[in-house]
Amino acid sequence: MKFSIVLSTQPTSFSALAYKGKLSENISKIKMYGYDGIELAVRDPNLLDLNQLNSVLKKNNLPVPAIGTGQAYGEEGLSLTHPDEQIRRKAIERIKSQIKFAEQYNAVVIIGLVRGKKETDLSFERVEDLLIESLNECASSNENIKIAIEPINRYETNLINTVNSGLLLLEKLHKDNVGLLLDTFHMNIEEPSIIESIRNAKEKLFHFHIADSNRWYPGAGHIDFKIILETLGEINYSGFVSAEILPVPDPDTAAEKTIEYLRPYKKT
Ligand code: LER
Ligand code: MN
Repeated sequence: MKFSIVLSTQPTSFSALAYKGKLSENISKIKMYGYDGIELAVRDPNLLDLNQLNSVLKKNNLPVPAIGTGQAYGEEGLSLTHPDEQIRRKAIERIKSQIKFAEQYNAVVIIGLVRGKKETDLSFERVEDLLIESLNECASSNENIKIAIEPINRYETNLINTVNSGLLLLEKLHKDNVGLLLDTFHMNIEEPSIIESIRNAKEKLFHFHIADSNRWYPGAGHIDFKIILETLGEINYSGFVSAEILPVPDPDTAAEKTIEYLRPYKKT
C-alpha cells in the first residue's frame, strides 16, 4: 500500500488540508515523514510556477498520484453542471487544463465539488445530463488520464452522495478512463457499509482519501481503518491512499500521526 497526503499549491478556504503553500518546506517535510507521494490540490494549473514545483518534487523524489480540482468551485464558482453555459464552459476548460497538467505525473484528476450541485429549478435528470455531457468532453480530451468522481456527503452537495449513485453515473457515462474516488470521511456519513461499498467499486476505484470520522488524522475518531485497508488489499487496489485531513492540532502533528498510524499497513 502506498500513502500520500494532500498539499494545496496555494492558499484556499477549503479546510481539510494538512498543508497549504510553502512548497519547498512542506514537500521536504512530507518526504521526511515517509510518505510515498503528494496529492496536489490546484485551483488553476496556469497559476503555478511549474519549474519550481517540479524541481522540488524531483529533489524529494515524490510522485504525484492525484490532482484535486475543487478550488475552482470553492474559490471561483465554476461547476460542470452550472445552468449558465458560459460558466459550465469555463469549468470544462479548467478540467481539461488540469488533465493536461496531470499528464506529466500520470496523475488521476479528481472531480469533487467542481461537479456542482442542483441549485435551481432544473430537474435532477437535466443536471445529471449536463454532468454526463461535461464529463464526456473532459474524459475524451485524453483517454490515457484517469478521472475519478468522488461521492461527497449530503452537507456539501446533492449530486452523487453515495458509491451506488457514482457507479450508476459511470454506467451511463461509459468511459473506461472515468472511475471513482472514495473518501472515508464521506463514506462514514453516507454508506450503509463502508466495506461493501469498497467491494462494489472494485476495479472502478481509481483513488482513495483517508480521514477519520471527525476528519482528523486516522486514529483520532471512530472509523475502523484496519478492515478498510484490508478490503483495499482484497480488491487488489493498487493506487494511493491519500490523507485529506484537517490540520489539527497542527499540520505537522496531523501528518506525522497519520503516517505513524498507516505505517504497519505499508507492506500490504
Ligand atoms: C474533496 O476531496 C472532498 O472530499 C470534499 O469534501 C471537498 O469539499
Ligand atoms: Mn475527499
